[in-house]
Amino acid sequence: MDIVTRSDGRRGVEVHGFDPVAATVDDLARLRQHLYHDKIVVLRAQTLAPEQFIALGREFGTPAAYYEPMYHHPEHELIFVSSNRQSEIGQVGVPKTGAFWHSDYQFMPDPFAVTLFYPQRLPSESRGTYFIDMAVAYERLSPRLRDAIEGTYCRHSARRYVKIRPSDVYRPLEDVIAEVERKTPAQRQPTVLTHPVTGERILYVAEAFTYEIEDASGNPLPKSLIDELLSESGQLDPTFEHPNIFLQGYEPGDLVMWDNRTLIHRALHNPTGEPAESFRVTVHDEHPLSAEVYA
Ligand code: 7UC
Ligand code: FE
Repeated sequence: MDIVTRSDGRRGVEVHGFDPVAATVDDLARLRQHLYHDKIVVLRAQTLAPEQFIALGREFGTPAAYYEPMYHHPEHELIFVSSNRQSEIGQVGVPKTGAFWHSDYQFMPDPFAVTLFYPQRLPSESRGTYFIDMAVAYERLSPRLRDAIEGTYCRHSARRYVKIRPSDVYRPLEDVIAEVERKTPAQRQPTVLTHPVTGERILYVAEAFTYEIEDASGNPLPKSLIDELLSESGQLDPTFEHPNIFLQGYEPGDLVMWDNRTLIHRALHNPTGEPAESFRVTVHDEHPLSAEVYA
């Protein structure tokens, strides 16, 4: 197994010759280390069966099935399927997921530590994932804005991006919305996390889910503060040229893993509707989202 630090402005490390059957305890410990410290680990030339993909996820934490079953792989509920493919059994997974700045499960009480993403079928072009490192974004905030958010909290909700399910057809919209609020009540988290492994401070704000900011005593602060954070961190740039944004492209066989506390991401889908499918496994590690006290 060869771990190469990427150059020419690309983030993370690239791993050549990773074989899950031959990997040693030490190899896996090194990958975990890189995941937290370099944020992105790309395993090249993988040919994993679904069971092997899930087993790989277990090396980084405890996999959890997505709360909405319509995303599940028909035989493996721990695999989340993003696909525009109609198979003999109908639609599998959900098309065009995640095309907005977010962190996976940011709207849940216990967001995922690590996401493993494994494209199964790639369109000929324009398929990738945009990323922003929110520890870097925090460091680059203007001092005024950094001061303004010290000790504050944000609220996150999935409501804007919950997808209508086939079983919702003919239901009153109001009932569907009430169900979303009941199943995924908004969550409050510190605006700035402290990474439990690296100790880095992370701006925990994403365009898709963050809708409110309040001071330490729970008094609401102006919404314009969220807009400023989104803007300075690069999330409102329609050209994706903001210096905080980087694009991870995919070659067939790539399996990409990332630190879901530090990085936010946004899917880039090919607009032509060419067949595309990807599998994802998400895991919880043994740490809280944010270290309460970092010594
Ligand atoms: O359909 C989607 O884009 C799924 C999204 C709302 N949630 C992904 C996640 O894990 O938070
Ligand atoms: Fe996502």
